[in-house]
Amino acid sequence: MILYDTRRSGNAWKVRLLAGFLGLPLRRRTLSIDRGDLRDPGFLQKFPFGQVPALELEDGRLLAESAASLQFLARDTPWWPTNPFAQAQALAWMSFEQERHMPPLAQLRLRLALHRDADPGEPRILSWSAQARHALALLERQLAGAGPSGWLITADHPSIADLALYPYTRFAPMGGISLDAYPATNAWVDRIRQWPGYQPLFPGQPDMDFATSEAELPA
Ligand SMILES: N[C@@H](CCC(=O)N[C@@H](CS)C(=O)NCC(=O)O)C(=O)O
Repeated sequence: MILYDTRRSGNAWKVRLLAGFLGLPLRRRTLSIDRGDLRDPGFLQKFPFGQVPALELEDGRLLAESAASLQFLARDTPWWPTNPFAQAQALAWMSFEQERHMPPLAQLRLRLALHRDADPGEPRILSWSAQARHALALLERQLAGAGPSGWLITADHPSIADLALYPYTRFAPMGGISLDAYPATNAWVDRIRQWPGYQPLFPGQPDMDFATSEAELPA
């Protein structure tokens, strides 16, 4: 199975995390947004949404979108709950991540850490920061209610909802938001990082998740 990604994509990281936890072999095809790879006609022919992550299965079928990819790969595993109500709750949290959590946190990381093309006092940064803090507060409330060994919507084993919420929560400090104000979330981040099979953002570089420039990374 081929995963189309970029080196720093948090959305693609979700799929790599699940593959690591499940021991699924993935061949990465790492593209560059700056080089225009996602606008390449050959890529768009396969993946009209024009984004990563995108999966090409062994039988040639193509699948876009992180949430869809997680759900497809997690079927028949403990990462996708069997109870229909828990499944619906997982989808609710994954929709929340896509609409209200990832967008402001991704923009803060992009503007303040990766591109560094915005001023922390700019109105749009303040607005994303307020939205991100609100989303993190909702996550914190849910995780605090789950207790010190619980997960977002399940008790004994994390689900793909935890994986969907993980990358952009982990990146929050890159956008100027410390997770110290969210203790249950901070502890949950650590527990995910300790789960067997965990893959850091950059392979073999567990301390480089917050790297901001390609130059800091080994080739
Ligand atoms: N809803 C999509 C969002 C994917 C997304 O935003 N991917 C980014 C990289 S993290 C991307 O491809 N950006 C390039 C673009 O949108 O042109 C998902 O969850 O898979």
